[in-house]
Amino acid sequence: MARVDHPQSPLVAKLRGVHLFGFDGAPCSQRVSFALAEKGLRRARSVPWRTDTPRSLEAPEGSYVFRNVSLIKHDNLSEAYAAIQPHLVVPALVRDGTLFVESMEIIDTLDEMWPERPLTPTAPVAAALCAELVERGKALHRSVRHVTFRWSLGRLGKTDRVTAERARAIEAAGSPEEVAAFYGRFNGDAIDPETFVHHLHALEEGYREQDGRLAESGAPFLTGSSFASADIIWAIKVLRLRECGYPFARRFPHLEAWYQRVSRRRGFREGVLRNHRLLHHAFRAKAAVEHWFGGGIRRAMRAA
Ligand SMILES: N[C@@H](CCC(=O)N[C@@H](CS)C(=O)NCC(=O)O)C(=O)O
Repeated sequence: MARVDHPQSPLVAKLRGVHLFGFDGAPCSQRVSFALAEKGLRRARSVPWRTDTPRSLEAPEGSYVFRNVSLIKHDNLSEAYAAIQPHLVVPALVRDGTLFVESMEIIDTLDEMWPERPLTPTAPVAAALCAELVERGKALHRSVRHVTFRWSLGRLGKTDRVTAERARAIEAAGSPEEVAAFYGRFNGDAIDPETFVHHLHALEEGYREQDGRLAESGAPFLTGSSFASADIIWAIKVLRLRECGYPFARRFPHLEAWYQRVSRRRGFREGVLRNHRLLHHAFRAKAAVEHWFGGGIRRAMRAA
């Protein structure tokens, strides 16, 4: 359920227009930034997430305010943020005091709010395929998290003991995201090579399926001739692994050609890449250096 009734944070009720609580380097947040840009909403300003100056509370028509929740500083593992997203993750979106969570459900909600330029196919068969591919993408989200943390963040992703304990205390009981448990394991011994390879394989299986689908259909997008939310979730999944140096062009040429098509979209350039330049280039540079020295994700693939 995307909509959250009676949010605990007093900030939510004060917000007018559209506000996205997110982190530009995080795939789930990138999905929503991408969708907002596809809907033609531009980012009016970016502020630290708790900012409540009169100017920051109001997003002008046709735009949104980006409320940065730094995952590097672990802003999300705080009581104040838990009052907005009790699962301690980004994104969350507020429109005129109403709070929505869950990236793909937020995107469906945006489709209802701005029905022109739909992100859900109108034909029933394509719509069913879109829903299936979105679910497939969601199921692989943990794999992206494991690969990202081991490959790109390494020790930088760890929290201190106090933060880890606070996360355990404030995370909603039975949270499907299991953020506190993840940090508990990650802080202890990072992610062992077997777990890493397991998740890398899971992602490769997903990429192989989409590559085959595109080869077979010859269509420009995953669900046919129109761009849809399935393209959003999968493009973001490809983006992160490309940043890690994964050789898509060699392994999955149809998926690569599709990604090139999607990444040329204005929504992708303005909603995702423009805001994520720093980390994007840092990841790409790291991957290039590793590759140069014969290591990195390609060696992990060979070892697998
Ligand atoms: N099911 C959620 C998953 C959200 C999620 O896992 N977000 C990640 C970033 S992609 C996050 O905030 N992680 C917290 C952390 O890494 O500390 C959604 O799709 O919105």
